[in-house]
Amino acid sequence: MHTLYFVGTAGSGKSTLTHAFASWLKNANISVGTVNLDPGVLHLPYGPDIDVRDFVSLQGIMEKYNLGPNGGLIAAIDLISTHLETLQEEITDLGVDFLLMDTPGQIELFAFRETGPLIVSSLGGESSMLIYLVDAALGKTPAGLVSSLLLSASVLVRFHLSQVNVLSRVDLLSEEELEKVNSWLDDPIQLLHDLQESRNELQIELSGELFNAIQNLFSGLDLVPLSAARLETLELLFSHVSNTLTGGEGFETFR
Ligand SMILES: Nc1nc2c(ncn2[C@@H]2O[C@H](COP(=O)(O)OP(=O)(O)OP(=O)(O)O)[C@@H](O)[C@H]2O)c(=O)[nH]1
Ligand SMILES: [Mg+2]
Repeated sequence: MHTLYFVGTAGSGKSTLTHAFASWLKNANISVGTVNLDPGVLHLPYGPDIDVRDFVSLQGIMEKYNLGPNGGLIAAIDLISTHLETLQEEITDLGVDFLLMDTPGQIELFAFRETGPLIVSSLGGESSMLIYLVDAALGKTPAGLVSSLLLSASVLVRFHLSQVNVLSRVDLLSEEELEKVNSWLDDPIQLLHDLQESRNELQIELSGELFNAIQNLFSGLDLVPLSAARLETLELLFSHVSNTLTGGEGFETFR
């Protein structure tokens, strides 16, 4: 079984992509299951095969411990770790080749507290990887791109998993805006030049240093352009995923 964790800032499109990619895999005759790991979500665009809300009730926790929504969510996510055995049994029973994990919107709760890495190490299966969503709405400005990639880099450091970075909701960008993002990824000088138009010198220098560090960490930078509404981008994601999982042998090995 191969497990993909969809991680990204709030509203970056994780749940929509989980749904769209699961449908794409099913259409390609690849067996797939979905897991909702967000105890706080009210509406999902898909019916998950496994749902942490069946084990952990945010509303119940808020009432029991007299917590507000933020404190309740922290407690709810931490409580998932007491149900890992049951979750693992449900996952095994699904018996699928691909498992898509839709992680909570509050990235810091999943990535920077103990529960996220614990879930990943306990439920991972034999091969796990992470899809990091850089929201196109943030990545379309130079400073937004640098700070989004910095967050992605800190997730990489935290989980020690293979990671594919995608530019999500890319249909929200015009062709010129997408070209601009690609030019920044290819050419840090261009990025620094464009930063100069809006930032003071210290910010430019800092962003330049950070960008270089991020580039080194990912051994070059690639953002897979992705839209849940565009089938060809889901196919592109699959080829990146399969190359990562098979070490470059390609996706025919899964069929
Ligand atoms: N245009 C466009 N909108 C999208 C796309 N993917 C998601 N959206 C919209 O973006 C909003 C957020 O999408 P979600 O899938 O809920 O994002 P999320 O990361 O799961 O959100 P949280 O779990 O709340 O952090 C919704 O209104 C979606 O309809 C996309 O590829 N293109
Ligand atoms: Mg979501």
